[in-house]
Amino acid sequence: MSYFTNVNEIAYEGGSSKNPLAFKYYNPTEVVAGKTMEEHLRFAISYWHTFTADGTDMFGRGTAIRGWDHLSGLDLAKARVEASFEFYEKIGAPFFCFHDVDIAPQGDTLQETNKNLDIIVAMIKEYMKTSKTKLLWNTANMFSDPRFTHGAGTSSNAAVYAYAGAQIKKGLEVGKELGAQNYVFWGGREGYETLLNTDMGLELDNLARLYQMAIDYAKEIGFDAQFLIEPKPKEPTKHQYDFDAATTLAFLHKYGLKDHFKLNLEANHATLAGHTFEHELRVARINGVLGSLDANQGDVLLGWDTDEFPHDLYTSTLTMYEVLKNDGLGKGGINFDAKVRRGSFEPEDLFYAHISGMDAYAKGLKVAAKMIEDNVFENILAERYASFKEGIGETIVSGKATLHTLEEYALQNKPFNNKSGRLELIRATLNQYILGDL
Ligand code: XUL
Ligand code: CO
Repeated sequence: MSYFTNVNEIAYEGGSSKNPLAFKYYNPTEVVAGKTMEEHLRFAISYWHTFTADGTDMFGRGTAIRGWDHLSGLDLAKARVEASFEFYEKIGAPFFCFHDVDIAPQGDTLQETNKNLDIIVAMIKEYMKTSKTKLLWNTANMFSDPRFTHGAGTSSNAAVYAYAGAQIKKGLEVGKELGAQNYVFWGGREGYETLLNTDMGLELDNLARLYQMAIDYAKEIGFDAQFLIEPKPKEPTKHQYDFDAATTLAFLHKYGLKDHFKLNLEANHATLAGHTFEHELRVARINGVLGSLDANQGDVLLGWDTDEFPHDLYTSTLTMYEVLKNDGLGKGGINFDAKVRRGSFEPEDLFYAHISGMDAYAKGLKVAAKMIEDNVFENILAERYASFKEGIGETIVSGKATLHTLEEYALQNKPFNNKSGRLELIRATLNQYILGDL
């Protein structure tokens, strides 16, 4: 049975193609900076947005027309698995990602939920035997069910905390069974609405304990995935503990967890935190924890997590610059944590959306690689920080300077020689690279 009968395998046709069902820039086998595009970009399809979501929003029911609409329960879950592998094959996705509740229906008890999961995981495993598509990461949804109203790993209720632990345990087993490369923690409800009823110290200690238990259990069962934490400042909670990359790093340092985690950074979460995506990547990169990306895009006129497919070439270029400077994402990849707009309800829209996101990142990769080849930013930085290569600057960088040394230098009253930052010129140069003129 086919769920996407109007679509064949998406081929690369180049920038002049007018075929909407073709890649214009993403050419998986094309070599850029020593690796194929497929190896650099490691694209992943989000199961929840692409196969589970139906366009429901706060103000209205679902709009999506899908070939599995008429089904329910395990039959629906099975149809989605079938449809998902057809989609991966046609779009040429090397990876996919899911939450436990995306793939299988929840039962009345944990036993029943786990039984449903086992049935679907076995089916996915069967499909993976003949598919080229691998599991980038899985995760446990510990935010949708009403039991998590006060949090999961930071819940005020120990029974809920225990349930979350059981869910993570199963998630790690599922990840191992399907050969997941990473395991993600996104703490949707790990935060607070008000400090008036919140023991922040206990909640954070408990969260760290849960992470440590996950590390221990993964070791026990021989699951060697990379653990990832996905920061987000707010939504659904007013304040989320894993606010941004820097806050999450401080948490990992405090609890001695840094060696076990990297970060899964999401573009729209960065903007919610008041940062650019490249800021979050830079913070992670210089601290050695750049793990994986949830590539999407917000809307500047809306203040919430709209999870749009990415099409902004400035962001994709500067993102790929950070990724290339990081020497790649290791076990991580670029997951489209993005959904088609509610008005884009036809099955073909899923293809147009992914093509546009994959092309935006492929173009970003090519522009960033060319800029690195030409040492554009490297030359800017070398010139801007040249004063740290000699004289007093060299003394500072070598760690030999004291306040005495600095005062001694300052008392010589030499000219400061500040130079222009040339921001406008740099932006114009970036435009030239994006437009392909350089
Ligand atoms: C929510 C979000 C999640 C995580 C996985 O904003 O990004 O979908 O990526 O739980
Ligand atoms: Co995400």
